[in-house]
Amino acid sequence: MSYETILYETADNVATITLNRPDSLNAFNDQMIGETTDAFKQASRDKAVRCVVITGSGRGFSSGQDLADVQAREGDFSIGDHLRHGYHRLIKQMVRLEKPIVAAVNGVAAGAGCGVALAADLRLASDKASFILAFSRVGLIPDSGTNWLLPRIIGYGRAYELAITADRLTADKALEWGVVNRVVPHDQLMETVAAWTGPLATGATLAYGLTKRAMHRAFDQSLAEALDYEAYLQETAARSHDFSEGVAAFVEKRPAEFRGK
Ligand code: T3D
Repeated sequence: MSYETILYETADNVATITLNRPDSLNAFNDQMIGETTDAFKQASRDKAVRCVVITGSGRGFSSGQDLADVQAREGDFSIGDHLRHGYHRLIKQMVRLEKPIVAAVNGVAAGAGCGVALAADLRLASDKASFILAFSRVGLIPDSGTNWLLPRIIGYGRAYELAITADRLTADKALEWGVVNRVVPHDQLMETVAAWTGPLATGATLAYGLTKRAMHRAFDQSLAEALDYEAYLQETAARSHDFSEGVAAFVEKRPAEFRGK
């Protein structure tokens, strides 16, 4: 599929998705929601891809739902159906993708753009990045998975405060609160991302994916269920090439050559 609202590139086992509507700070229209979802699907199916980066072109990461499109809606428009058929597919595709997703947050991430950044597994931020739960500014509640993801990352009190104030969370505060993993000077963002994705894309991809599945599933499990599920997934990890190779490399005192399977 060729894309018009995003860029999709693969190199060195890393797929990079760039949201590419810079004039609106990469606001999501329906086409961009569909294309981004498709790009994550493509990254999931491509065995050569072992890590995915999502970023924005221009000065924003994403300003969320395109409000010009919202204003142009006519008739009996169902926002619930719009979410179900659009953002929900995108967020589920990201959370179910069993490869690490790194959000390179280059600027503001607002509304659904914030939800998409939160659905990544790791967030590396430019010092110009910020997060705004802009939903309440237009009389909406957080969506795109934000109600599920954000309280898990920063706790209910902080998440609720950000939701009802729609205050801008700066990059430094986001680091302090654990929303982002690192903050770097803006001009060093993509080289920092490459320094992270290089090892991720040559690492134990299967184990990284199963870890993501185990941690997400554990949110809804009792301790006993989580222990059982860990043991089940560990059987799969232990049957991998990477497990044999990792153990052999340790014993032979040499670097492991993982294949991601
Ligand atoms: O189905 C559904 O609809 C439900 C889903 C809802 C999910 C949501 O995401 S709801 C929340 C939607 N997003 C917002 O409310 C954020 C709106 N944008 C802003 O508040 C500000 O733009 C920012 C705080 C993000 C950045 O401010 P600033 O001062 O850096 O930039 P700016 O000047 O406001 O924006 C630059 C341009 O982008 C500007 O266009 P112009 O004047 O240069 O032609 C602005 O209109 C445009 N833009 C920014 N955000 C959006 C947008 N255009 C359309 N939609 C946007 N969301």
